[in-house]
Amino acid sequence: MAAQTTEAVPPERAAAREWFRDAKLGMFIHWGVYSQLGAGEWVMNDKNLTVGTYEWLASEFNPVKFDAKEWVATAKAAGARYITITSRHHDGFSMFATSATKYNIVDWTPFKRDPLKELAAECQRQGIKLFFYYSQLDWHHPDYFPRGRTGRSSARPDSGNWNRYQDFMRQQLTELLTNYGPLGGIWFDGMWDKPSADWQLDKTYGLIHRLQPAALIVPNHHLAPMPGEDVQTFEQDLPGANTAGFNTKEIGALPLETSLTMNTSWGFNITDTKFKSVPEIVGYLVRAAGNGGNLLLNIGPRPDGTIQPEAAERLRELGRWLAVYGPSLYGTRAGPVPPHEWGATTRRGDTIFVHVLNWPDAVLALPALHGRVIRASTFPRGARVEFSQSDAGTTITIPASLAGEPDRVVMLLTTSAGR
Ligand code: H79
Repeated sequence: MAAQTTEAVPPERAAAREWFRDAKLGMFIHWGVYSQLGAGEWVMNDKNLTVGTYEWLASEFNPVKFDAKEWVATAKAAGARYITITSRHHDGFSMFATSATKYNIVDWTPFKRDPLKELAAECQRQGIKLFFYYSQLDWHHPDYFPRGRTGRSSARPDSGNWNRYQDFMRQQLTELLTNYGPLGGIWFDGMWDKPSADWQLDKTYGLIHRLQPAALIVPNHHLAPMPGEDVQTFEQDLPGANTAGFNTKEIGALPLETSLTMNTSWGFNITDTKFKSVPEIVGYLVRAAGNGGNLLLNIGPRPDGTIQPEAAERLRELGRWLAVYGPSLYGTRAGPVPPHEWGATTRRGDTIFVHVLNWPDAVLALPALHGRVIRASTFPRGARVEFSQSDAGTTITIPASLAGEPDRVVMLLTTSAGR
């Protein structure tokens, strides 16, 4: 879309976008009242729970083992540069102190604490950015009316004031952007529930930009970017792919992100044991980076506030891997060769990192590069790599010493690495 490529962006936000492009890995957290049922964050909709039943469930929420310090340390040790957490999901329950509704963790539950406040302070302390996920779709609020495609069995009155609902959201966004220090940004979700409604984006985005000029707007609306937005995010898909069935294939010029579940659920799901392996996760991270995008890797903590050992263990191992291979990803941009089945390329200046993920042969042929290859070596160990370059392309011989690595990285020093 022409609008977003020509849009003038103030310097704070332009800098924040570049920071985002450098970051490469974020940790997504889906956590709320729904976690108690261990059946994912859609349980209210999926099991046709009414507002009354769900309100009782909310009144029981008491995550006594929640430890902000540990969550942030977990994210940092994994190599994540930011955390994105559900401040309010589709169930409409606010996981933060708000005066816009009593239906929030401080006023409604025995827990009484504001976990987002604790998390924000800890992120500040440990030097990691914080984004708030905020659902525009609401299965609880009476003013979310007319209803959309989902949340139709919650037994709400068949009336409501859409403008009042929009004002309610802006009141909450004002709180989120005022009471938690500088944010990375707001991650919106749920607009797809009512595609033709008036979401008053200009007004809402304008408010965000006024309150925090450096905050990024990351909309998960599955559409091409619109004015005021900063990141194009893809749910369960690499940028431009649409295996999920609801993503757009249209890629704009904005920074990119892929949100991904570590098993197959966002919110805690007690029967979901289909955790991705660490090499699989590395593959997603590398392919996202090869597309010029970040990976936003999700965990769904338990209702008591603890992180499942399966998830914690994978995050630790990912962090160990990144401690070695991170320099071939952090701060890079999409490389000159677009991602293929065999792997992906990233680039920093005139250095190209060839990430070989899935290639059975010793020799790999790359298409013609922009500049001349001066030297090829393994990364990070720097062992010499045989290569030959012609007008047709560059072939590299992948050293046998890299066998068994989830990502075999060859570094090419070139005279000019542009795409
Ligand atoms: O928060 C997580 C999920 O709860 C939420 N986004 C992630 C990050 C989410 N779940 N599903 N979706 C977003 C996409 C929804 C797709 C569908 Fe539909 C809902 C398919 C069928 C119902 C949208 C609405 C497409 C058709 C109707």
